[in-house]
Amino acid sequence: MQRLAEGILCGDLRALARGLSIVENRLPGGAELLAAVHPARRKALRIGVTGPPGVGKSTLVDRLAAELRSAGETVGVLAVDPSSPFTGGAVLGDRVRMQRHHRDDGVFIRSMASRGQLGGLAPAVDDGLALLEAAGLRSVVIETAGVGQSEVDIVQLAGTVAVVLAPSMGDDIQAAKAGIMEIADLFVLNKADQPGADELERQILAMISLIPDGQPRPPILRTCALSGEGVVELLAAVRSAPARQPEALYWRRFLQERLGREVEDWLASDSGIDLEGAAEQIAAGALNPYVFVRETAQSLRTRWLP
Ligand SMILES: Nc1nc2c(ncn2[C@@H]2O[C@H](COP(=O)(O)OP(=O)(O)O)[C@@H](O)[C@H]2O)c(=O)[nH]1
Ligand SMILES: [Mg+2]
Repeated sequence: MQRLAEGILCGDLRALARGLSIVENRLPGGAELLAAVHPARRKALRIGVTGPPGVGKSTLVDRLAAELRSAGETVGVLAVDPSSPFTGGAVLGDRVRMQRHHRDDGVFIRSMASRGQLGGLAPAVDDGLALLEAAGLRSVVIETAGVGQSEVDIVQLAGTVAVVLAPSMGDDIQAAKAGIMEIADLFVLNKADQPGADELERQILAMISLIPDGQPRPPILRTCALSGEGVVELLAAVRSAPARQPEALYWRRFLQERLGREVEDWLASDSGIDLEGAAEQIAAGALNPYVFVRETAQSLRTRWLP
């Protein structure tokens, strides 16, 4: 694990790929690896790209990566696709389309399945980002298919969130609306080459007009990811967007979530609390579940007090 950590810190992309497999699949040694590389981590320019399926996110991410590369930066791409019984997880098409950068050492591309939580970002994406930053990549683009929770989760990770929409989405904009207003630092009106772009811009402006006074109003950028038009301007807007979230707030959430997971594992394994036994007694009517929870929690608290 130490050797792998050293490889990652040297920017060895093969070591990085192995490290990602370890953290993504929660293989043994992952926590050790993350702890070893953390001190060397430098924060990258983090760009979140989200939006409904089919609006051109992957095409745009590919363009962004190329643009960042030609600006001399090293780029990591994490594409998170909701695992579904139909696709079997990560969508292969994304990998194929991004192969343009395949032989370039300054670009690292990885598809991750958001297995587990329905539609949510894989918890492993945090850890993946940590490895990419430890490897010294200066910018990281995170693509998530915009379904529910993943859109909200991306905010916790990305410095700047671009919400991508496209003309002729039909009712999709209605469905997308719910979650996206709070998270968009900027709107990308992609497929601007297609009819309906003006109408979509009106709809986005109508949404933006609902933002209360005093809160920042996200700009709208028109792009054509196919031709690359507007991508330079998009990148400039990303760079000048204000930082979204204080670092400490991220770590506060991180700690609560990770420690919560540890406590849960401990509860289910070696806490010494007989959950099965208690459950059977409750089912048999011999134990009051509410009393059991209250008393067990109380005894845990006193056990933990100094
Ligand atoms: N006309 C047009 N088509 C685009 C544009 N950007 C992407 N597409 C096409 O839209 C389809 C979906 O793109 P993709 O990047 O996979 O969308 P994603 O599901 O949001 O990642 C593909 O066939 C792209 O070639 C664009 O700017 N204009
Ligand atoms: Mg995609």
